[in-house]
Amino acid sequence: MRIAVTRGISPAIGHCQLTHLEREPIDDEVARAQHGTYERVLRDLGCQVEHLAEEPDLPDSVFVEDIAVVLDEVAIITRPGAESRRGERSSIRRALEPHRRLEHIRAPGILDGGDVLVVQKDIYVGLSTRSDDEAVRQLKLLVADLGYTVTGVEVRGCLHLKSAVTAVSEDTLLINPDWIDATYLPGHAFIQVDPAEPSAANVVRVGDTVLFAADFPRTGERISAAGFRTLPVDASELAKAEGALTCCSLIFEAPDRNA
Ligand code: CIR
Repeated sequence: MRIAVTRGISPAIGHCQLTHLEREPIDDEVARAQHGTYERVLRDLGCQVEHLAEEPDLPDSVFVEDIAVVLDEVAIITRPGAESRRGERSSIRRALEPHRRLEHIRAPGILDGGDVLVVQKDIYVGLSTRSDDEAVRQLKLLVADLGYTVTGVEVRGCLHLKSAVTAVSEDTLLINPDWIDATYLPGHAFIQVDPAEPSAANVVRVGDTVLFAADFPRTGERISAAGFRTLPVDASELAKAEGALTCCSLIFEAPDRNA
């Protein structure tokens, strides 16, 4: 069974962190409706959605992806790069505890889950304003015995590594080559975002289906043309908070109790 951890949108979302965007008003109702649709799509695709309660004092807490890296064997609770987001950890810890052994990134390391791209046994970590070499060093130690390789990669012009590249399948990556150098990701096939849609590289893969942001239809067409099953999801309102599709969920396989 596949689990998707999500969280309701904080009423304080208007005070979210912004790095590359100017602040503009976020329509609460629209944002909630779009987020509800996102959760419904995940359910329709077979995920059991575990919806966590809103956090009134934590503006960015809907973006649960940043708070953990969930591997098959272990979940690593991050130490978010933005201090205002560190209070998001206790509830994520409680949510993941029944499903995984937990480890933690510790001070002075900083890591946002949005900077961590896992492709089979390769873990790429964006060295951004939110994640650093010290976190890469700690992550390496935490997964050393599990057969993963961890590589720090430079990103430019965007918030997180997964703003620049995500996986559409086990071996194919969707990439904006202006934000990351593809040579950091050897051994993969690439689909490039449409040049008119620089923010389109962030897609969510659930089984064989690739969810892409409805604002980026040209990139959606490129993914379909490459042979993948696609589904557009409207995420325009939370995009004003610099959140994309992957940010709003932590998706992982439930542990096999009989194993
Ligand atoms: C932040 O700056 O932390 C939030 N406003 C947006 C986080 C988006 N998360 C992600 O891309 N994984």
